[in-house]
Amino acid sequence: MSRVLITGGAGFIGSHLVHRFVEEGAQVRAFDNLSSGNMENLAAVRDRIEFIQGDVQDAEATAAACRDVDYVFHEGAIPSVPKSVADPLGTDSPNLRGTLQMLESARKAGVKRFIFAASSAAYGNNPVLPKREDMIPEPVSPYAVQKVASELYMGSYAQVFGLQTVALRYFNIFGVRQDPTSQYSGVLARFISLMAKNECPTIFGDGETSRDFTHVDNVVQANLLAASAPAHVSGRVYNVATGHRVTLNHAFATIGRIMGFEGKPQYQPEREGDIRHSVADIARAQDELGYRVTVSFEDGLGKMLRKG
Ligand code: UD2
Repeated sequence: MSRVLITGGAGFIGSHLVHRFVEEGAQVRAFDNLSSGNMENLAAVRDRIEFIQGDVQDAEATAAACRDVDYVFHEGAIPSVPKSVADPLGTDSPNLRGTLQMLESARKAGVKRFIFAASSAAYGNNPVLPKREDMIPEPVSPYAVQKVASELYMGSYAQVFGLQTVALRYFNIFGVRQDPTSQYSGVLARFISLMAKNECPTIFGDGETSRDFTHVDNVVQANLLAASAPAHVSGRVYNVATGHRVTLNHAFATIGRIMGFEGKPQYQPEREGDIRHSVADIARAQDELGYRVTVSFEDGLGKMLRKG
C-alpha cells in the first residue's frame, strides 16, 4: 500500500487528491498551514487520514511530513496571480522557497517520487496555440516566475540528486470545494455562486476570451498517472487540461442553462494583464503518462452543480 503526502491537502485541489487516495486505500497524510485551506474540505475523510498543520517553509515540519512517505504531491501554495503582484516577496517564500524546502525534505526522507502542481502561467502571453511543453517559458507575473522556478528546481533535484520528479502544469481547474468568495476566484466558481444568489455575474471583456477549463477529476487522474508512470518521466513537465477552449460567453450560457438563470452578464472592461486565449496541447501527457480526459467541460459543470 502506498504512503502519500499531500501538501495543501485542505485546499481545493489537494483535498480532491486526499479523498481519492483514501478511496484507493492509500495511507494518507495531509499537510496544510490552513492559510487558505479549510478543514471542512477534509471533514468527510478526517478520521481516515493523518493531518499535520504546518508550513511548507518549515524545515522541521516538512521533515516530519515526509517521514515514511512514498509519494509527495505538492499542491500547497498561494495560488493567486494578483496576490503575487501585490506582494512578490511575501508570495515567493511559500511558492518557491516552500517548493525547495519540500524537495529537500523529500530527498532526505528517501521519497520515491515528487509530483508538483505547476501552472499554465508558465506560458505567459505567448500567443501561439495550443501551448506545448517544449515552448520556452515566458512567465509574466511573480506567481508565474515562482511556478517556473519551482519546475527548474524539480529538474535540478531529478538530475543532481536522483529524486524522481514530475511537474504538472494545471490549466484553469474547476470543481466542488473551489472557493468562490474572492474576486480572483476561478471564474466558473464565481459565476455559479452569483447565479445561485440570482445575482448577475460580470464578464471582463467581450466574453470571447477563452480558457481550457479542466474539471478537477482530470487533475486527480493525472496525478495518479504521474506517480505510477515509468521512471523516464522523471524531470519532465506535462500540461494537464482538456485540449479544448471554451469562451466566457459559452461558459456563462451553459451554466445559466443548467441552473435556470435567466439574467444577462454585466460586461466590464478587460481585466489588466489577462491573456486572451489559453488552450493546451495534451499530447505529451497522453503519450507519456497515458492521460485521458475523463470529465468534459459540460459533465464537469454538471458534477460541480450536483456537488459531486
Ligand atoms: C488562471 C489561474 C491562475 C494562473 C493563470 C495563468 C484560476 C482560478 N486561476 O487565471 O492561477 O494559473 O491562469 O494564466 O484558475 N473573469 C470574468 N469574470 C469574473 C472572473 C473572471 O470575466 O468574475 C474572466 C477573467 O477576466 C479571465 C477569465 O475569466 O479573462 C478567467 O479568469 P480566472 O481568474 O478564472 O483565471 P485566469 O485564467 O485569469
